Amino acid sequence: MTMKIEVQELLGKLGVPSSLSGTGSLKVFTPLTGEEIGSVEKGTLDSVNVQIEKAHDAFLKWRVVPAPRRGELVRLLGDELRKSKEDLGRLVSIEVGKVASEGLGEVQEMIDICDFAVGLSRQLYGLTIASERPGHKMTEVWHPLGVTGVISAFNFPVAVWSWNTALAFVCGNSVIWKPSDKTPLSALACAAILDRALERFGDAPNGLHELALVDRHAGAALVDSPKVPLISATGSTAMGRQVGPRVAERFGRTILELGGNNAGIVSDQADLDIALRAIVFSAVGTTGQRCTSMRRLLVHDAIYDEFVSSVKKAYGTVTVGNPLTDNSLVGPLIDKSAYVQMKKALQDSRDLGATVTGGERVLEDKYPDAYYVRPALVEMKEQAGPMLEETFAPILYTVRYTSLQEALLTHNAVGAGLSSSIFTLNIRESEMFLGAAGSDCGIANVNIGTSGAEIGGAFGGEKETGGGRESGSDSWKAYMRRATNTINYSTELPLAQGVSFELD
Ligand code: UN1
Repeated sequence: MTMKIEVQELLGKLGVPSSLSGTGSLKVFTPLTGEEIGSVEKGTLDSVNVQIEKAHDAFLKWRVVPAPRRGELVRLLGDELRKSKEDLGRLVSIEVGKVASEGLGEVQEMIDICDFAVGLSRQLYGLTIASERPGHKMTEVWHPLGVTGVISAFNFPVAVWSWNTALAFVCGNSVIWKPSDKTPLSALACAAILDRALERFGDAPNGLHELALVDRHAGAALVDSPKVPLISATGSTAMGRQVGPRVAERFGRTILELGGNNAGIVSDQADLDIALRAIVFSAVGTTGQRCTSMRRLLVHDAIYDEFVSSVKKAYGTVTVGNPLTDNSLVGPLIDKSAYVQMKKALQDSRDLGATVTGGERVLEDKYPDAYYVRPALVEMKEQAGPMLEETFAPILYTVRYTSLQEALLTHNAVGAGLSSSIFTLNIRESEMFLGAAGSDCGIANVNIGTSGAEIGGAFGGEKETGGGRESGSDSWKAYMRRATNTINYSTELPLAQGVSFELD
């Protein structure tokens, strides 16, 4: 069976009509073999503008539906996702080249956020604040914000949508989603799954969720529209530099989830067995194409040689290949351009005197149109050149350190600030790393890798990562607007700050 037939069958099972996924000008390829697996019709600037109007009308109705009732829609979405987990996970694996358990894990992450959001729908808590005036009450309440524009990347083609959509829905917002143009099929599948939840729900307004399969040019309509008060965008720092200021210019809000250049510090007081396993998963899992992938390793001088040689050995045993047929741990890069960028970063490192192990293209004969690579371990003389940037590929740069102070300086001396780890059994070291003068990232871990965060915590990072927070904790507040209410239930009109303003 060709991949195209399998994908079309999967899409049929997921509820996507073949008229949507088998005809159209945007061709979709699987990175597993490079074969075409479908094609979709692209929207236009005009169609996005119509979608914005529809989503705005839906918002006006949805915002007054009680939040726990809105939560019911998200409960049904979670239920439908449970039923579709196998098929959607496999589709994700085929469309972006993930190993089976990571494709399924991504769908599990969607189910988890739905469960979280259902509970949240009864916990959109405000505050009661002590008023300085007698007979007055002050409160702070949270209201729905408006249409939420979701721009997502290829590497988590469905989970990031669900983080945003589940929260946006319970918060009373409607959603317009512009997925990566590399992953329109899994986007269509999500829309079909959501349609089933909407049908069971019964009376949600039309236009509550709009899928915009458009290119950047048409997608800019979302970025510029005052009817889209919040843009949640996941992708490169370069993309964020364009989107952020444009949205700010119209005083819109953003949740930016941009590049990561995540490091692990391996102390001479670490459990090296745990460190090794965690580091290899974070660095080579998902072929280094998570924003949380580990890209830098700072190793204490006393154990550097021993530890780096054990990482090298582990890298040698990692199986690379088509995860659906070759039972491999590492699948392909998303496309040729990712491969070209990886090659360039490795060459730039060699030019700086680094020693590179791995990194070569493999399986070219079997899959001439797919880009499989061995994960690369790059021993740098110092942190410089490509080590300062995010390259979306399985490259792990290593450097030595002698004191934790020095390691922290190196750790924080890059533009991105998403995720970080320290491996140590020493409580002083771990608390230093987690403290105010420690890691400057939005995520800081001890004795686990940089990737694979749970949905219950706020997810996001600082500096060039963009500052946005998604998913758990109180990230929901970004999807709502806050109002401070002061109520006078007395028979007087005292003014705040003791101001007197007496009419004759
Ligand atoms: C991403 O790569 O954009 O923490 C998201 C992780 C996943 C999410 C990654 N839960 O690795």
